[in-house]
Amino acid sequence: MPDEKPKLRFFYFDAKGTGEPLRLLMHHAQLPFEDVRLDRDLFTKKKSGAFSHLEVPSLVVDGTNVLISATAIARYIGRTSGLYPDDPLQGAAVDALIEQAEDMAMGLTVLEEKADRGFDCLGEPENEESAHAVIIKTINDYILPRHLANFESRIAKARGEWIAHTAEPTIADFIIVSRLEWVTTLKGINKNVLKKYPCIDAYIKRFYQIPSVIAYYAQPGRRK
Ligand SMILES: N[C@@H](CCC(=O)N[C@@H](CS)C(=O)NCC(=O)O)C(=O)O
Repeated sequence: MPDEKPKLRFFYFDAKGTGEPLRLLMHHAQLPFEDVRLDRDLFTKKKSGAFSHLEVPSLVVDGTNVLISATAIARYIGRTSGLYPDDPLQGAAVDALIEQAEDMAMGLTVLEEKADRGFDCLGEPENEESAHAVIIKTINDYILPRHLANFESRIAKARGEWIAHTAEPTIADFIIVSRLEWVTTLKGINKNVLKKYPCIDAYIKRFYQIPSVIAYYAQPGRRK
């Protein structure tokens, strides 16, 4: 681990999305960062002189290295601060858990970002109602129950407190809690769906008891 802390500028919208767990992770790791929150119009028009990266979230390290992709940024933060295991097998377990969260969210991400993901046809009037309803039904009936049952059993069997069976939280916990909560905010998804999974429910509550997480949300203007 380098002795000196990197100089970090983090770019994302003034929203939770995939950026919030990265902010929380940097805060938890005591890595100071400049929290640049982009206005969506400025981002779309690429008018902000301060922002010319391909996409957000992005993290500029020491002024020159531009990192993109939420999970890659999380691994960078984790490796810089000890929140990603050194052991290759444990690292693979953390990666697999993160991938599972991404798999769980994939269909919903496509529905939320139709144009960006190449599915703009789903937003056309003749498809909006029918296709959307069929996809949401499949997600509610099969996709979410399968992934949530996997997470439920994983958490139930955890030898330690955290999802990768570690004594302290890893980057997987930050990403998974955020993805689980994000799912419940979407149109067509029961906002109480996680309550059916007692281990997931208790796990999320435990996450919000982490002192750094409490401190983060105690800052003015921060909402859980
Ligand atoms: N693989 C990236 C995807 C990030 C992404 O698609 N970001 C969108 C905003 S939500 C973006 O910046 N798109 C580029 C653009 O609109 O020009 C990740 O997981 O972070």
